[in-house]
Amino acid sequence: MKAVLSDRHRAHDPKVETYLGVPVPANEVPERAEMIRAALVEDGGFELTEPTDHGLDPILAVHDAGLVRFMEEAWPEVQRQRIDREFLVADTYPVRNLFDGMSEELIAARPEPVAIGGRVAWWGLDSSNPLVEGSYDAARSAVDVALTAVDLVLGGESVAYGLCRPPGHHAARAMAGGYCFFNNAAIAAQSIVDRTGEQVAILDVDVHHGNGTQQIFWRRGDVAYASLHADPRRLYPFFLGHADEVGEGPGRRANLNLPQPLRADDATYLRDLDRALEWIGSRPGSVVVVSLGFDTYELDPIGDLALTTDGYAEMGRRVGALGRRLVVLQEGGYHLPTLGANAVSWLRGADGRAGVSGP
Ligand code: SP5
Ligand code: ZN
Repeated sequence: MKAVLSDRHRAHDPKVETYLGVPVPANEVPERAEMIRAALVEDGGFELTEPTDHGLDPILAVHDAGLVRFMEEAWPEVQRQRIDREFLVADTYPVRNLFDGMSEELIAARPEPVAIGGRVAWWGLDSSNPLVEGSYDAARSAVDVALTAVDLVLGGESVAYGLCRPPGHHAARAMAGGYCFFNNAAIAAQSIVDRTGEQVAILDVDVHHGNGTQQIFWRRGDVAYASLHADPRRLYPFFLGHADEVGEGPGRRANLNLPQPLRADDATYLRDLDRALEWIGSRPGSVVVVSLGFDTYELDPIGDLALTTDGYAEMGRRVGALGRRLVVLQEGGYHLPTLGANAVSWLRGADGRAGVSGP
């Protein structure tokens, strides 16, 4: 299997994030991708390739130009405005109740702040998403990784893996958040639609609901989104991911949320995976984009489900058995010691080579 990755992810190297206002060690760290890379090399069954530059157009096909501008300008502005911090994070957010009673028209005309502390809130969901000097460059490289995996699959590969870092599925049209800046999977899906004219399905198996991907395609019937995730009443992103979110307008019934119970095990999870796969199989299209997270793992420090390494092989096997071409993109997963084994297990399962070692 071809696997796309770039060293440029290392530029995004936050040391801390804040959790309920207190600094804690960062979860989304460069070692994550390095652990997976080492396991792919060690396994021998993966051909590692570098991404090619795809420019800004595919990003602007999905994201607000203001978000992209903010990402470009954020760190230079931190320096220019003499904010003496190792990372940029917001404290005052434009939450919906701030605007209670005001007309939609006047709300929409509120200007973006000029202070960088206001801008990071304007374009951001949460305060546990540290932005550092290299975040923009790394986020651009993750998009290139995803789009290069798309190139491989449209060029004839039945499956390609993009080791994206930073991840993407919490990033919405006009919002970063949840360790995500640009939505790699949404950009990949949009590019497949644009290049093939086909419909596309996105299967999201990260432990968190992919609120960004859901938002981007909420009113779209040509890109379906199916997600299994911890019930948002318990876990980030808290406010979206409920089963009654089915899409609206042309996107009605093109969104499927399957919230999972606390500590859901392989058997429980795989039953709902089958529902998602059946739903995807009933829809047109020949390519599926997978948002792959290993934060569903039983030992993950921020997830609350209980999947196992063998469960990932079976999950990969069932996704592969769909018989569609797969663009598999890395999202979360924070238990460093097992990330590599879990990635190899899932990817070998999807490739029909579960339990087989060597090339
Ligand atoms: C891509 C992805 O997996 N993003 C996850 C974003 C989660 N953001 C909230 C993290 C809060 C971590 N708090 C740790 C507390 C452990 N009890
Ligand atoms: Zn996650």
